[in-house]
Amino acid sequence: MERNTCMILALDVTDREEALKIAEDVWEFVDAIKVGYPLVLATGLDIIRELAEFAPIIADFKVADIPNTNRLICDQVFEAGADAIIVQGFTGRDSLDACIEIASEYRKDVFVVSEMSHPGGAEFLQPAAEAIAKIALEAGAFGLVAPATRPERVKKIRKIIGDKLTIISPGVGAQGGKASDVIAAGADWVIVGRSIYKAESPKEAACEIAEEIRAELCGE
Ligand code: NUP
Repeated sequence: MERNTCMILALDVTDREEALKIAEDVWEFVDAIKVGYPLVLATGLDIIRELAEFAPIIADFKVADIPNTNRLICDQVFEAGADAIIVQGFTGRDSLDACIEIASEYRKDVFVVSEMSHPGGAEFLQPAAEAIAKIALEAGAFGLVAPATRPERVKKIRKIIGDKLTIISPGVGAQGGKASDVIAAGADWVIVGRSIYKAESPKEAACEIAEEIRAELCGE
């Protein structure tokens, strides 16, 4: 995945036409589009190929099963045209290995959730986050998902993984995080959903956040 705008659109709308219209409006401001259960359950898996016309697709299915089931899920997702998949790390090394094995067969990427961005993410996942980051590193994941709502945690995770893994960070805008803060803390990409797709002008909203990130990276 190329790093240009350092922004990923979380496209959690449930209408096919709306999804395609937003993708068409904002593709130049994002490096990837993340699709998850809301859009795929509402419109079907084919939406992945349709959206892939605009940007690389990250499938956010937070895969969290036994190795064999993980393998079957990842196979379907990569066959459908996704460029990367988000999986949970708390299921353990063998489950994670199964995802990474299939991803490498397809030459695709795996992102591992280390800690979630909502308040409840601090309850059970946060105490395990550093151990999850370590197994993701050992297993050969492409990156981690770490919370934009807690930039100090992104900083800590970055220290553990160095520059060997990428970090994508959700929680900007609607959940209270600030794009420039989390980029400064060491995230490679921020993930933004509602602040863009619910804006009166998704294009202007995306442009504004992209500009905020650019200014941070240029030290302006
Ligand atoms: O920890 C996580 N937090 C989170 O918000 C892991 C995620 N994958 N997400 C996803 O990022 C969430 O499911 C949604 O698709 C997106 C954030 O959207 P928004 O809060 O910007 O609307």
